[in-house]
Amino acid sequence: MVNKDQVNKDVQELFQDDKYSILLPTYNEVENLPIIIWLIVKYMEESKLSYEIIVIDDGSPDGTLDMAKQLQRLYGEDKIILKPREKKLGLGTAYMHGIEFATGNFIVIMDADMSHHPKFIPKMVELQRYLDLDLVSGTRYAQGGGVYGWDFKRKLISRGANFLTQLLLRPGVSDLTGSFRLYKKDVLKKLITSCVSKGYVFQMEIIVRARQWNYTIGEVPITFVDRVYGQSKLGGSEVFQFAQGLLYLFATT
Ligand SMILES: Nc1nc2c(ncn2[C@@H]2O[C@H](COP(=O)(O)OP(=O)(O)OP(=O)(O)O)[C@@H](O)[C@H]2O)c(=O)[nH]1
Ligand SMILES: [Mg+2]
Repeated sequence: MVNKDQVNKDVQELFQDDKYSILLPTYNEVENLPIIIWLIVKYMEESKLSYEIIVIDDGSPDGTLDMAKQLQRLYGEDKIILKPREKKLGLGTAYMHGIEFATGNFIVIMDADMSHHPKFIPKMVELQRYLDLDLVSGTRYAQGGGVYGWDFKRKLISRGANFLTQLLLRPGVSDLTGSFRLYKKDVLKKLITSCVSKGYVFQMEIIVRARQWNYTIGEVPITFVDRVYGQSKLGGSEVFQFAQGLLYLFATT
């Protein structure tokens, strides 16, 4: 007879040294930050995973950093780590900055605007552990994942971007432009330093490079919900940048 409690205990022991550093880049997320952090804490504690949340705020004028400081007092300095920067310097470098301070051997990257639900983190962890994957990506485009609250134009852009990339680069991963992912820290470090693109294309380049270097990748279906609070930043220039980045990757990989 297999003793279930014993098995659970063995599994706990096997992974007891694992720690997850969750990177939360923020720009004007004062309404979203308390909710997203509350949810992360809830799901990480429930799953008995060891973690820290690194908030990288880029001088948000709406007081996001003050809110983060209050949350740090509430949850503790070991759980909430603040690594702000003076001004808005972009997402790509925000991740690089955050990783420098991460003490975990795994990194979770997610948006702070409530588009990415923390309930999917334990699912990503489970899949990563089961197959010892280098990278687990949340996907909106396979096995029951989905997008809610986007208008037709936005869906078309996202779908179109994924379709074009699949066609040109054949990366074999269904969601390339999403940014809800779990990485082994050393793998992410190597990937990030090899990436040339910034902004919207960055997420795609990371996956394409990961494929190129034969890192193992898994996917977990996620439901993506459009931001309720705050301003959307996707405009014509991002679409143009994306097309440019895609062509660059097509030409160089
Ligand atoms: N630190 C930092 N965070 C940023 C910057 N730009 C965006 N963010 C954060 O990065 C995450 C993703 O940005 P979003 O603005 O949600 O990008 P998006 O999901 O493509 O677009 P919308 O949700 O429609 O606005 C959010 O948590 C933002 O607050 C930046 O320059 N610096
Ligand atoms: Mg968003």
